[in-house]
Amino acid sequence: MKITQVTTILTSPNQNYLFVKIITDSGVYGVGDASLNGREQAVADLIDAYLTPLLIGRDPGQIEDFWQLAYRGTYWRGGNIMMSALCGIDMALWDILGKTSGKPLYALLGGKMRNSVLCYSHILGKTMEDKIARAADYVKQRQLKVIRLRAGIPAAAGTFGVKSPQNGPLVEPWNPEEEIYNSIEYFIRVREAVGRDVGIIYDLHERFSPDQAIRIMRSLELYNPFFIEDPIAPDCVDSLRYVREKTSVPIAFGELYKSRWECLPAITGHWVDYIRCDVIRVGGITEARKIASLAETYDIKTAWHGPNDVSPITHAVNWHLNVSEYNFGIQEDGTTDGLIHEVVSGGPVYENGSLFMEDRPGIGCDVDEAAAARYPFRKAYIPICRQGDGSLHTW
Ligand code: GCO
Ligand code: MG
Repeated sequence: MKITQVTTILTSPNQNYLFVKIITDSGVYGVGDASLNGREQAVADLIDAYLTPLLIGRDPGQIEDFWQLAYRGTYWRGGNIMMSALCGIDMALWDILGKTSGKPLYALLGGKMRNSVLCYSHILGKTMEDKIARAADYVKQRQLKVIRLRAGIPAAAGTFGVKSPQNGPLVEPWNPEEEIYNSIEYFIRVREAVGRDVGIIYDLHERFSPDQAIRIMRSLELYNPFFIEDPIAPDCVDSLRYVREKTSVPIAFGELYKSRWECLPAITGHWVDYIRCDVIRVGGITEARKIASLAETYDIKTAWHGPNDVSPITHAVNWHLNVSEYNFGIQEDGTTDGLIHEVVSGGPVYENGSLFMEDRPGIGCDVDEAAAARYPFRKAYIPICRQGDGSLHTW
């Protein structure tokens, strides 16, 4: 079997996505997700200009060889654009392998270890009061076992949902020192609203300095966070160790990591309790299973990144990883009933705090190219934060 065609599909059903379709001479094709919020076009260009010529005529079954070729064969190694491109292709190749062998992806990864996947949902709302007021009802209505809060209110406005093209990022005010108390109060009030038995994840979204994050985390120790996510930015590796040593709350980290080598110090040093890479950012299934296996070796669980700006293809891949790995921890539930379901079929479904998927060969999703064309891509940016004095802060 040989690869005959590689198509990149940029589309915006209220959110920008980049899908990859790899077609073979046998008629079997595979689909993958290469979406990189805010830089989708750059990833598509890389695939079209540089990676497609390397794929045409190849055996789609040589997945590891292509991964190494794309990763090491550039000599320069991959950043976000490279790894997202590689992921779209890697997923499509695994999808082809599943379809040609008649097996779901999880079966190729070693088979099912569990039937359902514990997941957590975001508490959304415009203000802190909205979110606190909504939390208890939302938990009841969706039968949630675990919820997720995010620091910065109404953070995420502008990330999810692209309504019109942009020529620059939205600017959100953010003054971390002033937000420390609010952030602590928010968590405590939600804990009071939902009671002791609901797990609460708190995504600090790299918004605080190490010392600020430590103040928040120590104040929340008594309130039993399920984990604190991304308390600090990932750039200084040593800062994570510093934070870890000063608080007992569980830490989840990794959505900005680009490879297993970036995860390594956090895993081997036990600076994290959950590794939560984004499968797209690390170059796909091939790399994610290696990261999961490294984490297993050090008694660390997985919590793959899976928010609402990730497509059902990636949610499906997360699900296959979750059911087939020993050290599964929890899964972020990004299942939505948005327009994306006109473009992508399949993917996990939510029921009573867990995710389920039907058995289908491969990843179990398909992309409808005609539907994708109905929602043309609109260039958009991830927002940025500026502090009171005008200086830039990590969003
Ligand atoms: C999360 C993430 C997302 C990111 C988003 C960026 O944990 O869910 O932090 O909300 O902000 O994926 O595009
Ligand atoms: Mg996050």
